[in-house]
Amino acid sequence: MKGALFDLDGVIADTAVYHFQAWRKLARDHFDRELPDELEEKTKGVSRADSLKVILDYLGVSVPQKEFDALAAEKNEAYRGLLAGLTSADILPGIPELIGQMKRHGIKLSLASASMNGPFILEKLGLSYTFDAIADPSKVAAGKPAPDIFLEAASEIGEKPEDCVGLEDSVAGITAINTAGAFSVGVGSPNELGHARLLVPNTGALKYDDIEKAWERR
Ligand code: B16
Ligand code: MG
Repeated sequence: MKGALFDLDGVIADTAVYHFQAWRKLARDHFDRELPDELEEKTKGVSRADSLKVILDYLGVSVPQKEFDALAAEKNEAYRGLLAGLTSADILPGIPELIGQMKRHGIKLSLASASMNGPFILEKLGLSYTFDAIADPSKVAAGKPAPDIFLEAASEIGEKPEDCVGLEDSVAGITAINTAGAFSVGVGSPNELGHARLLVPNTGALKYDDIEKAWERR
């Protein structure tokens, strides 16, 4: 195990809830509609534009490109507003310990988030200098579930995906890790993340030794 490819929202920090709050506000303000909980999973790990397509599809609305871009920008404004108070206290349980142990074992850390706000969030969490690389989602051709962002994250730390673990909380993200050829570790429920090679219910249950054992048995 030479590299760890980390998803951000839902794995390092609980920002996934803020994403959906911002989408809900957009749907209310512009279309006077409520979004159901099921849409949250469908937008997890999915790029901003693809998430907006999912939401407009659900609402049965189609808008010209200019309005589409304006809606995406407005959601991002609202999301950034919700992130304003983010600090290292918002790092999810178990993550500081896991990151510390990985670093002690010489494992390189790379961020594989679909979020354009990744560097901003890592800075707010005080983790910018902890990561060896951040894959730039604007540089990859296809978003999760395509493997591109995980391939890019592995390449940024000079490792082969087969020598890396990938950590994810989304259906699309686990598929992306598996297709990239890395070892997938899921955080969530078997109803959604049954395709993860190792699955834990929450980040508090992410233990270095368990990951290492599962890795050796892979
Ligand atoms: P942004 P991850 C993903 O982050 C989120 O899960 C997803 O809900 C969001 O739409 C996407 O980032 C894009 O984020 O609008 O900040 O560029 O889970 O891949 O870390
Ligand atoms: Mg995520």
